[in-house]
Amino acid sequence: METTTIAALATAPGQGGIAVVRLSGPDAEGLLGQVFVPKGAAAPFESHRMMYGHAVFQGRLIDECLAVLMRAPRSYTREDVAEIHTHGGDEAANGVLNALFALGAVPAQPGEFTWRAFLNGRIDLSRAEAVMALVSASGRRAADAALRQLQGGASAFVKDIRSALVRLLAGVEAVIDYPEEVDEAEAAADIAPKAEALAGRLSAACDERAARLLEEGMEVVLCGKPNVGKSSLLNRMLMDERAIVTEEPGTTRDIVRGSVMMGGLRVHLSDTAGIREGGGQVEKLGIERALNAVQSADLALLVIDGSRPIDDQDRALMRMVQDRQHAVLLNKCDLPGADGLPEGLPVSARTGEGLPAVTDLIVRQAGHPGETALTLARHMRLARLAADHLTAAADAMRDGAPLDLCAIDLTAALNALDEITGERAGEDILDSIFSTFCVGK
Ligand SMILES: Nc1nc2c(ncn2[C@@H]2O[C@H](COP(=O)(O)OP(=O)(O)OP(=O)(O)O)[C@@H](O)[C@H]2O)c(=O)[nH]1
Ligand SMILES: [Mg+2]
Repeated sequence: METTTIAALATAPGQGGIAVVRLSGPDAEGLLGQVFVPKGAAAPFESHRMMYGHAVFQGRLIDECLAVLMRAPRSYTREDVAEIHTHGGDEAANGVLNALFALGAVPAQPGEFTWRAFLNGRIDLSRAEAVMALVSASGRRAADAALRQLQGGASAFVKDIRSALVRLLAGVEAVIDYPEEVDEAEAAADIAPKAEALAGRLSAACDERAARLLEEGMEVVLCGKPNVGKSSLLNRMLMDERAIVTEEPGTTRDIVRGSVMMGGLRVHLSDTAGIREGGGQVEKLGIERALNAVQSADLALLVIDGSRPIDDQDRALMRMVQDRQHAVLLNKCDLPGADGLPEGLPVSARTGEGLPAVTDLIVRQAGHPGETALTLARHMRLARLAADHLTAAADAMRDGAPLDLCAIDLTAALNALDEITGERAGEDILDSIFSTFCVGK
């Protein structure tokens, strides 16, 4: 248990309805009693009850406020925690904080409240990281994933695999310790497929694409021939006249980008130069950028002018996007349709028709990370490492390698799993994780 009592502003600085000052440590209650005078209540404070009163220091009124004490262990850190809710803006909260510091509270380091929760065993490391992911989530989907991790999705999954692995290791060690009682080849034949199955479950839980989409958002590129309405679609989807639209083919030269939330997912839309043969130097460079953007996108939306018959240029573009994640949009569906169009979603940048279906399609393409899927990069790296060791152990057993060599790989897999939950994370790892937190969390 820590001996200091830390204090920090728990809400974002600046204007707001309220600001929350948080305290944690053995002296939280004593410090609260020195700066907070409740109305109609007296010390000792009742735990987990919101009180109304005034913040005062050295006889000076700081603010009218609410305060709550949460006695250990029923608190975020499992220590005594107090929160003082002042009016928003920096003045009142800073007045309370400075009073607390003057009375002996220590300014909290970034992430120190969560760090204490981790040290006191209230949450494991993967959940502490989920707190961070939740606080910095860039959209509802990212927040949902973080919340699932916070509720133990990832850590329950890892613990489950871990206990299966411990059983395997115990089996291996039994053979090593009592070679006369258990046949080594028989034991290996039993253990190898189990190790492989665990490796499979770990690899399957690493949905790197879903994780990246949650963290960075999805890159969607509008591509197609000149004049098919790419820029008009971009503007419509962003609800903003971002790109220049003219009836002249070859209007867009550079990439025009904008971001929009779709179904809780952040989507980065890029409008590109119309792709065609010929054109001047600027247009050629623009087309090169367009082709590169299509290559690196999560989803290419190939726009075709549905009011005109398709030509070789359209067909060439359809071949180009064929082996990538893509969808075909038949734009200008407000006009009479041409014959012989390929399959695609009819849309109109002019009227907005069909665009909700495009949004649905984009959100569907992003997919949903499963309940147990790991979504943080550090967890996936370690899960893959564990899977690699498990596969190596299984291969070695099949090749008839001595079991104590296999045990080394199984133990390495176990260590990697323990690093996810923090049971075996080195100080440098813990430092680097908690230092990315914000103060007050
Ligand atoms: N009727 C109709 N016209 C459209 C629609 N979308 C775009 N247009 C028109 O088509 C022409 C070209 O539109 P843009 O959005 O500039 O097309 P683009 O694909 O970006 O063209 P480039 O930048 O030259 O490659 C403009 O005159 C638009 O008004 C639509 O849905 N219906
Ligand atoms: Mg354009």
